[in-house]
Amino acid sequence: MTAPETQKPPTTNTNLINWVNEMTKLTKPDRIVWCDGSEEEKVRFTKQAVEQGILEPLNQEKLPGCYLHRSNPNDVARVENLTFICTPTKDEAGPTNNWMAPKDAYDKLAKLFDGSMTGRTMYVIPYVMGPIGSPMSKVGIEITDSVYVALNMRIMTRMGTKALTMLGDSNDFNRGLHSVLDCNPERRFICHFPQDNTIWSVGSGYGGNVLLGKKCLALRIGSYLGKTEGWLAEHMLILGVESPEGEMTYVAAAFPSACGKTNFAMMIPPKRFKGWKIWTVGDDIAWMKVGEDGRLYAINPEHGYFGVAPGTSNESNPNAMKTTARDTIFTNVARTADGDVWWEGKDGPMPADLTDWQGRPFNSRSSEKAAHPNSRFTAPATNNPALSKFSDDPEGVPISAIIFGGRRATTIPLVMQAFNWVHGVFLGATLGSETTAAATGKVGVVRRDPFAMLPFCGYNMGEYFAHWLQMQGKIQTLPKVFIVNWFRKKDGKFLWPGFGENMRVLKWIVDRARLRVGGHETPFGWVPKAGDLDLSGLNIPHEQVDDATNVDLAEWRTELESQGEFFASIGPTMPRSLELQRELLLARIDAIQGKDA
Ligand code: TSX
Ligand code: MN
Repeated sequence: MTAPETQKPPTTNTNLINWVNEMTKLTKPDRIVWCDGSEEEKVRFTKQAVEQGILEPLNQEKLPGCYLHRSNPNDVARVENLTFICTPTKDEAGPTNNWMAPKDAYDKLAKLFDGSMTGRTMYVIPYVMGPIGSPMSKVGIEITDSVYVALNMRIMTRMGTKALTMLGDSNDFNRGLHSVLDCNPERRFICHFPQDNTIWSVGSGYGGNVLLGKKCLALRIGSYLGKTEGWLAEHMLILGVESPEGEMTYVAAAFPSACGKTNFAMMIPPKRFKGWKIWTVGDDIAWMKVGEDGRLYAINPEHGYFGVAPGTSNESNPNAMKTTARDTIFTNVARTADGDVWWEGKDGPMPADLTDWQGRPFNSRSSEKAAHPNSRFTAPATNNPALSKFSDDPEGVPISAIIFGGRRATTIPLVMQAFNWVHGVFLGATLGSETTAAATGKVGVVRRDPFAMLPFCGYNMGEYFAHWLQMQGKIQTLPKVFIVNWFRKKDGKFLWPGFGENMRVLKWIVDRARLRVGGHETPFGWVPKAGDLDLSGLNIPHEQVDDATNVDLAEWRTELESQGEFFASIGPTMPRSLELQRELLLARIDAIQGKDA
């Protein structure tokens, strides 16, 4: 092997240099490029990506700085069956994760990485998850042979020289190694080594599998670090609610996929809420730690949005449309004849002469989609007109309320407040959502997705619940906990208008968190009583809102029994307090029905 063409490492950190040398010996690249995050570098990488056919320029007048990437059609989503938590014992990974022994995983993947970068360029990407200089932030280094990854990491993280400066001579950094290899699903593995703060990802070029700062570091490794260091790494958006008087209240919210989390994070209040403003801190991930004043503080470890394109429009999310109008990488969307982008659910009628996500002329009469249902935008957070001015604050923002949401046609009311912290943790642990995509099996079946973390918890789920319960002992001013459901139906129709009108629910949540609005005690939690929700200027019958907030004992009995099956599946690590919580709620139904003896 001839030595690769390389530059002098822009660091004196011997831990880092030694590791890069080791990975170089393994993957044998032709060239090594250390990323500095500069504008010049972005231009150079983009030019190379265009020359190699990895990126296609879009109409630079309509969409300045925007490019289209088409992935391999076999590589369009995260691969949960190929994602592994590699801990010394299987019990540490728990019943909800795939597990491989660390040595077996390293051996297996080392064979795949051996020479995988020969003929290719190795990019060394230093990045920070979280505001520069924040005690809550973490440094990662991703080694990859994909210029698409380098360009995406530049948008999604604080990337380049500033990360090396923050790292200094420390050995405390996440070691991420990625190679697209031949993009063969037979040779595709996403392996996490929590004890080594290491991630090895091979055989994919798709965002969630290869932008290692996001799901891999910020959630899977992050949740493990949070458990050992006493903080929380969560699949939550963070937003600030500003009242006309300038009062700010921050909430964090977890939703499973297909519930419109990014839309909620960027929501615009309706006309009636003149002077109210929603500020986005983050749309996907929250790292939360107890501050010196005993409150829970959150940062967004990310610096961009990797959002689902289909369904995003000026109707559903005007701020996302503005955010993605420049300097955005689109992946697997359709393209118009004049170099604009298109996807199902974008405003207006479908343009003629579309090129579909696979680069083929689109036949509008076919049953196929023009854009892939999981097509994405990668856009800088700084493009968002509603970006909170505290999104770069090293201290983070104080969280007053935590919201769990799901897509449920029945049972779960529009909004409900937990009685206390343990009950709140119970609401997170039992979170469920109905499936929407036909590809993933039956539509409308409830899937349990505790804390929306099922695919992202880097250790045993029962121990994760226990960690949440333990946090009560650390937080002096506990956030109030809520569940919401924008998707309740009657006679096949949605009961709640959703979108901007969710501001009305959010206002009740803020007022409850600040102990200044009423509520009605049901056996299962507090819901708004008639008059508590501000419905002024909303043109829907009040009975419809009553239906949306109703709790039905028979539905809840079924729900609690289904939750019991899920709890049993967690096994011996399942906390007793959560199972007792469930039994208490069931016993309450019995008591009301005169069967509690
Ligand atoms: O994102 C959504 N949100 C949150 C917005 C802040 N969606 C889209 C989900 C798909 C990802 C919603 N869909 C929401 C919602 O609150 N609610 C619904 C259901 C719904 C859909 C259409 C209507 C109403 C509700 N249309 C009319 O009432 C006219
Ligand atoms: Mn997510």
